[in-house]
Amino acid sequence: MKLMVIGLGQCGSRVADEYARLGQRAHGERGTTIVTGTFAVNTDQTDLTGLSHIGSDYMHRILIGGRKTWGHGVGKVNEMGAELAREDGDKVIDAVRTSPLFYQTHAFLLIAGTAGGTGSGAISIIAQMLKERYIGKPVYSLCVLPFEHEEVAELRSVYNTATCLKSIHSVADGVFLADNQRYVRKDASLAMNLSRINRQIVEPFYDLMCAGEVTNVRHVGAKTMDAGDIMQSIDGWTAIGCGSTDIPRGFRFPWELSKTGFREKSGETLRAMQAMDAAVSELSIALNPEDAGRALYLLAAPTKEMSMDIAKGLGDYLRELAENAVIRAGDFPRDRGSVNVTILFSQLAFVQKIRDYYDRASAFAMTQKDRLKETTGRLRDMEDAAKGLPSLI
Ligand SMILES: Nc1nc2c(ncn2[C@@H]2O[C@H](COP(=O)(O)OP(=O)(O)OP(=O)(O)O)[C@@H](O)[C@H]2O)c(=O)[nH]1
Ligand SMILES: [Mg+2]
Repeated sequence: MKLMVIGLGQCGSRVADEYARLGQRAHGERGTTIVTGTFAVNTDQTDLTGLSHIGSDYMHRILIGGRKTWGHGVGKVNEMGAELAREDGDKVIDAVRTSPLFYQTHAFLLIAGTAGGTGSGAISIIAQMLKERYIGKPVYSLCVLPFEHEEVAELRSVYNTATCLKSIHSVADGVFLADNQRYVRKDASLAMNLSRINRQIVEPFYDLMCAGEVTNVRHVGAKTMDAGDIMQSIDGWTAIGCGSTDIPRGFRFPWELSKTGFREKSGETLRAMQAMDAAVSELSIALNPEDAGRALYLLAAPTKEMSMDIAKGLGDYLRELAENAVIRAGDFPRDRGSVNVTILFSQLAFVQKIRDYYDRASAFAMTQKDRLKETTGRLRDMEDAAKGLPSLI
């Protein structure tokens, strides 16, 4: 699948920068194009200069709201981020339209951190503009949720997150959720953590996007996962993850040679299962697979690690986990390397974390307006909780 990627605000731009790197990697390793363009949009001039892989001209690094903020950002007010995107969004549309690979693009991917002001406010406005202009090209979004310490320190982060999610869910064709807190490593510095987290956020997209785009016959699977399959599998709240298991070296010690063919085969099945387990535990947000209406898995491995048995084993396993989901599957043979499984759960009917944001943000909105009364009972479901929140679009 070929995506055109637009990062909004600091977080969004940095993650988009990682997609630019992923695109270069696909060219180098697999001789194919998976990213048709990457753009960074911000109200903050300094943040735009700090990127590494996105083109450094003004068509790729786009400053919005310059006349109002003088390039100094919006200070976490996402209503302001939305307003500036409304005024200057045409700059983004122009850049996208004149991009050389625009017509090869299967879908857009818009990225933002939900807790800030610029990205959180702008993402749904730009998504809507793209949807209106390019009917038929899906618009997906990737929303990065704040760290726990940010939520505790500032309720505004929670409020921005809730209003951003509510707005983008109503416009975008799919919303990937990535929870910063799930990627935290206690022993790393904050800056190290952020760039590592960004790499981890984009990594699960690599095999998935490459699988349908490679042309070398040795790498075309029995059941190829093409852009159409992926688009069929994405709808509403979505989580993604990947896991891998190493294949033991080719050299064998004498005592290992006695292994029977059967054992060997079960080892292969086990490796694929372990990779799938790892993918589930590495999902970008905590969820219950039973809440998924759609699911997808992709097995990428050397040909000898892929058989009908293994594919069936993985399919059965996923069916047990996500019993209510329509499941799509694909394989992606490669010459060597590990066994990798990518998993996607979509059309999630419930996500605890979002529900919590909506609840807390409604309470925050009420205190803001100085009319916090005794709340009578809990709101019925996620949508009810969201109803009280203003929309940015
Ligand atoms: N994963 C990840 N999260 C980030 C990164 N930079 C910022 N964040 C998170 O994004 C949220 C803040 O959003 P920013 O992107 O900094 O805000 P912005 O869109 O630039 O908006 P303003 O600066 O408020 O105008 C916080 O939850 C941060 O933890 C990054 O490089 N990677
Ligand atoms: Mg910023």
